[in-house]
Amino acid sequence: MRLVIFFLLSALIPLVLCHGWNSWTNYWQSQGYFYGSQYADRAYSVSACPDECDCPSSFPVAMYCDGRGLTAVPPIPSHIKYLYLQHNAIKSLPDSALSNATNLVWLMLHFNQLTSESIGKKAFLKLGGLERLYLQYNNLTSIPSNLPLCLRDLRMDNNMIEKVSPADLEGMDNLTILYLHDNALSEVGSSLKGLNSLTLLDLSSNKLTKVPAPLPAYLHQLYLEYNAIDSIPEGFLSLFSQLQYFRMSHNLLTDKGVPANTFNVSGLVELDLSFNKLERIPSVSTMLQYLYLQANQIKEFTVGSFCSVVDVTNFSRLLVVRLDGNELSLVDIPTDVGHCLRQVLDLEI
Ligand SMILES: *[C@@H]1O[C@H](CO)[C@@H](O)[C@H](O)[C@H]1NC(C)=O
Ligand SMILES: *[C@@H]1O[C@H](CO)[C@@H](O)[C@H](O)[C@H]1NC(C)=O
Ligand SMILES: *[C@@H]1O[C@H](CO)[C@@H](O)[C@H](O)[C@H]1NC(C)=O
Ligand SMILES: *[C@@H]1O[C@H](CO)[C@@H](O)[C@H](O)[C@H]1NC(C)=O
Ligand SMILES: CC(=O)N[C@H]1CO[C@H](CO)[C@@H](O)[C@@H]1O
Repeated sequence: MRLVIFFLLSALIPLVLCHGWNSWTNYWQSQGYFYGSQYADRAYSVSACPDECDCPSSFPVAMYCDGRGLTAVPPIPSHIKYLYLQHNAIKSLPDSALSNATNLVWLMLHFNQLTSESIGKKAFLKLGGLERLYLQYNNLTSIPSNLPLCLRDLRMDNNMIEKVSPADLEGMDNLTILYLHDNALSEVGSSLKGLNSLTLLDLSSNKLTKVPAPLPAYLHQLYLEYNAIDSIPEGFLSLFSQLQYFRMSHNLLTDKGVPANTFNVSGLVELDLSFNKLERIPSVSTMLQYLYLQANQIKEFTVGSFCSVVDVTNFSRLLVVRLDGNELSLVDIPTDVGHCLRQVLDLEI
């Protein structure tokens, strides 16, 4: 039986590489290998589960080794697709550690003690079908070499990464989520530009002093809060035709650093500019729904920032406007503000 299963697995391997999210799971389910079928045990017996881990017979392609005080990666049977190694004390990932694990789709390594030096240059080289890699809360100072190009979701936040080089993420055509927040980046150069599938980029809580550019064109969410950015280049947000959420709270933005109409872009749903040094309410699109401007130095309530024309047919779609923690009081609000801010549910001054 071992031979038969091995044959089945090796015949399938080419299908696994860079395939759709769940093609492998679907295959096993359609073949009756899951959930109590007599075949589940046979697939599971391809190789033994290490003592320190759990490999549920109901889900034989997953191996759970999380939260067990491990200091090294246990041997991984080659049929495993979902590997949970988070919340351990793993200190190194030598080239050989994952060399058998060629079918991995998810690799969870967050909350360990990996350093950049302790990860082998070829540690990830055999993982040709890996789609999710979680490395957050480790001790990385740079991005590991030779990451699989199939990645869709790469999380490396809460490390001490100082630099992203162009080669680190090059060719990751399917990467949609990239978490790099809570690191020590002072710039990213042009290293992210080619990530054409990227929709969510989180660079908050770093050491950026300028808006990073160039960035991928199809971002939906761009998070830059908790940096030290004092200005935004003219036309910056117009570069992203799909951008819906832009967060830049806790930076050093001033009126001078923000050209007129910077934020007046039509697709935006949420704009967070709280905890900056703005003195005026910037012009925003009438389509914006959530605007956070608390804890700035705004002295004047300018209806024209929301509606350039105020009449019965032209109005703002804003639902939430926060202006508390500024130099405004209720008397500063014009009495006819309701013509423009017709849909507001929450206006905080
Ligand atoms: C990889 O598989 C080979 C053959 O099954 C085995 O001898 C070796 O110990 C495995 N290595 C690891 C790191 O799991
Ligand atoms: C990782 O960082 C933590 C917190 O900064 C530290 O306590 C630990 O010793 C570091 N581990 C390694 C292996 O460098
Ligand atoms: C991206 O995904 C497509 C479709 O799933 C696949 O054909 C392609 O090989 C993947 N690209 C990379 C670089 O993995
Ligand atoms: C926003 O831009 C549009 C044109 O794209 C313009 O008609 C409108 O007046 C601007 N809004 C504000 C508040 O300046
Ligand atoms: C600035 C703006 O949106 N103006 C519009 C106000 O409403 C009239 C009538 O619907 C439009 O013609 C204007 O373009």
